[in-house]
Amino acid sequence: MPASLEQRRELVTAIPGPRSQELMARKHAAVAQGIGTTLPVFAIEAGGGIVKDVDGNSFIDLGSGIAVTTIGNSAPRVVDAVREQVAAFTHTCFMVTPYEGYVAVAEALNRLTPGDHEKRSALFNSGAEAVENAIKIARAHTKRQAVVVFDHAYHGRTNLTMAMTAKSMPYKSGFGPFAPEIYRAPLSYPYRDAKAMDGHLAARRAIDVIEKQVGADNLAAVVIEPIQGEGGFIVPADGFLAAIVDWCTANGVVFIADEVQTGFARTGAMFACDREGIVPDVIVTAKGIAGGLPLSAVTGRADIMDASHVSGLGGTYGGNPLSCAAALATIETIEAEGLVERAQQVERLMLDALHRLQADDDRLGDVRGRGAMIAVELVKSGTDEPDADLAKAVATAAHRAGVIVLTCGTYGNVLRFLPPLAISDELLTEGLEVLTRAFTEVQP
Ligand code: PLZ
Repeated sequence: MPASLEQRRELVTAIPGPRSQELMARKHAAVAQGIGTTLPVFAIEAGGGIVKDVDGNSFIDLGSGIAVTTIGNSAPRVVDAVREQVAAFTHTCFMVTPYEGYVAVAEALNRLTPGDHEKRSALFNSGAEAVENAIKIARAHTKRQAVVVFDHAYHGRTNLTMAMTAKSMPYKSGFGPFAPEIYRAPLSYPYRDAKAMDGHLAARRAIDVIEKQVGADNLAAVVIEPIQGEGGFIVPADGFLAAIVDWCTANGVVFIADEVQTGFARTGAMFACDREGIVPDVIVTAKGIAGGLPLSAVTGRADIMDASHVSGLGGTYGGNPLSCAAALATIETIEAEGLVERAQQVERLMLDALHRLQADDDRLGDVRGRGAMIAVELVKSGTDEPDADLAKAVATAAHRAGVIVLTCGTYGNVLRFLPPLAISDELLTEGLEVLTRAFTEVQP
């Protein structure tokens, strides 16, 4: 991280400060309004557990740029590797004259992702682009067209992935028509399902919909986030994912795990599938893979991945050399610094603090998540009615007090915490204390 960056929350102006306000005025005049803003401050430096803004305010980072800088911003190994690569060559296009970095990333993905079967990987730029390619591959392999996704799913903002994403506002509204042959099945959502709905029953409910409304013979792939991200950090009931995997295997359907948000140590395992004990046919990764540089990947069983004809997959920038150098340095950092274990410590610390908060405040309807991917679902006191206004008010109060937190969820009522694993216990604890005070401040 930048050596000058003190690991301390400090506010030296009101939020946003004057310099950020100036830049925001320029943003409004120059940037399309469709590109929204969570915190109205402009970053100038970031590392460890801190994001510093242009007015000199230092925020505790409980967002990691939406689960990307898992190993920390400007992590030392990433900075060194990218510096070396940028001086050697910036781009040749892997499809024109290949380079070792891309192959090394594919080898690392094939080694690290769940299952010890023979695998192949292909690299792309964004999560959405990788999801799209996973579907191209599944369709080429099965010679079928239909794709099943789940309630509350988020898979991206391109045309195909908008069709796969569940939530209309802000992701889809007005942007149709959407790609055809996408079908939605019910998810396991323990907090909102009936008590009797265990993982097996929830899987049966989903499979019934799939069999009746799509039919296995038409179905290329089932795509699911093992823990839903934008949909509200929903951890399905035990046994749900395994039953869906088994059904896919029995029916020749490609099971695709979208681990764009959950991958790379985020959930206290290298991949969320590992903690579920499931082996996906294909796994999609992005975000945390390259320490902040744009990179995504599709990794899967060799026979599935090789179903596409030669030159059927690709793109100008996919697996560009800088991102590959960053990814190799990121993977080395995770392994050398024991960041999977660190994510488990972060889980204990956050769950402890949030359960304590929940014990005194019944507006915290559900505390859930794994590793450094933890959330609270907020409800109106004494009910299970979603309270999006409360989530917004608490998030805004936390922002004003110097803590970056994000919201999510179909109902907009989930506060989510995605700290970088480079954060200290002290900063993490302080961030949660600020949050606790924000709950006290925001009363009906
Ligand atoms: N799959 C599971 O979480 C991206 C979206 C931010 P891209 N989530 C953050 C926003 O509002 O645009 C995501 C995800 C899962 C796919 C994606 C898409 O990844 O890199 O944003 O395309």
